[in-house]
Amino acid sequence: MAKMRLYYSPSSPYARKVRVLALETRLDKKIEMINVALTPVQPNADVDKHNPIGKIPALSVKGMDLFDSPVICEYLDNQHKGRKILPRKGRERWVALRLQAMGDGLLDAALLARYENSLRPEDKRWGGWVEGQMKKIDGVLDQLEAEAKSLKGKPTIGTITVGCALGYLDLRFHDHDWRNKRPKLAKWFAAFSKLPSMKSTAPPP
Ligand SMILES: N[C@@H](CCC(=O)N[C@@H](CS)C(=O)NCC(=O)O)C(=O)O
Repeated sequence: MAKMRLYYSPSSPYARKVRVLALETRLDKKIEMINVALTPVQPNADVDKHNPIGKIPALSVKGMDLFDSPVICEYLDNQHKGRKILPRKGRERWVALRLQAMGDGLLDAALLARYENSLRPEDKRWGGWVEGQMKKIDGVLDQLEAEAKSLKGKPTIGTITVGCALGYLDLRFHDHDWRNKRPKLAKWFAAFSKLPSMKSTAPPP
């Protein structure tokens, strides 16, 4: 297989999903990692060539560009013969995809809040917007606490996404004490963070 090229940044939680999956499936050696910096107001010309949405992760493979993270993860999971990270059928599959949707949804809200808090000029910031996004984040966290049982077992695309989303909260929203009142989720995350694939992709402080 020709070497694949992954456009990523060490702090991107969506790119981290792909990096964790690549390590779990031992595809990492087949991927050349291209570290890029970008924001919605400072796009990256190289990324734009590979993703018309101008976001990372983007995976360049066999003359084709793939995005976004759910699509890249599904592609990579089809490129190995080991245990599937996206369960192929049955209830297991929907549990994993639903968890992925919750993790991605939490991240979408977190990035919108982060961009509002850090990128928008200070005099134009909108507190109500950030509050609305934080409410979505808390809604997902409460739901995950209520169904913490569904996080058990070997890593799937669902638990990997939730793990990367919680890692992002710790990186960018450390004042938001999400562990308070969510002991089951906190316990699960502490254990999940010890996986070598999670440890070696942890964002720089
Ligand atoms: N739905 C996308 C979201 C990707 C995304 O928002 N990535 C961020 C970095 S963490 C980005 O590229 N931001 C730049 C921008 O929004 O222009 C995915 O799952 O890959």
